[in-house]
Amino acid sequence: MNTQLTLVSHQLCPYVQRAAIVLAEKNIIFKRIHVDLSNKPDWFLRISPLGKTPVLLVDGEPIFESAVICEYLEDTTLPRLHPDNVLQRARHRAWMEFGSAVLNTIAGLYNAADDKVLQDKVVEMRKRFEQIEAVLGDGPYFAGQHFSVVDAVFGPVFRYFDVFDGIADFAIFKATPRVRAWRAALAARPTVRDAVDPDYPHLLQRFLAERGSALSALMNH
Ligand SMILES: N[C@@H](CCC(=O)N[C@@H](CS)C(=O)NCC(=O)O)C(=O)O
Repeated sequence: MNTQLTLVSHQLCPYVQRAAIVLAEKNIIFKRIHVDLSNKPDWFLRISPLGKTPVLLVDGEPIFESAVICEYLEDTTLPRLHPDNVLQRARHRAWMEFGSAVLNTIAGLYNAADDKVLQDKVVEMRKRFEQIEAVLGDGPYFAGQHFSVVDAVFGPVFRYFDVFDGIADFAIFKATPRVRAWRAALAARPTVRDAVDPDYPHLLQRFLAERGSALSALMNH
């Protein structure tokens, strides 16, 4: 790829991470810049119609929406991460979407106003991973030996739990051994590991502690 790529990022954004992982899996050289989402600069609002990260600038042309960015990279650069089979590729796209729903549940969990809502979100979270457990094979990745875009989506999902585990034992993965093994395989993958800065756990802890939520209370008591 003979184009200049810039990933407009935020340090905690899981959607940015999925794009960063796909870029790294394809050995693409790219520049990464962070924006302050609590004080969005005008240049950012001009390139991001929804005011969200990530945006990928391709020779200055913005592409927004992480799934679309991943598909663009799939269309333009080898190695292919999606399966060749059209039906399997469609299934992978569906599980990418499921990954976004899991991220919404995670946000619900860390924003829960009281213990009851927090517990509801924990139960919902366990159910989501049980659904994934039912479709996982022998691993180590979502579709076996081949690292796919679905893996790039779930690496950032699991990363939240590395910090949640230090707050309380929510037993999210107790009944899902295949998911546990998948989580470990993704944590060990260099492209997944390196998709965030080294101070990510500290930044996430601070973000969570400042939510004013039931989870913040657990951290601050
Ligand atoms: N559907 C979007 C979601 C991106 C998203 O929610 N980004 C968050 C940060 S992780 C954001 O920019 N939020 C700022 C805002 O909504 O004002 C995608 O997949 O790219």
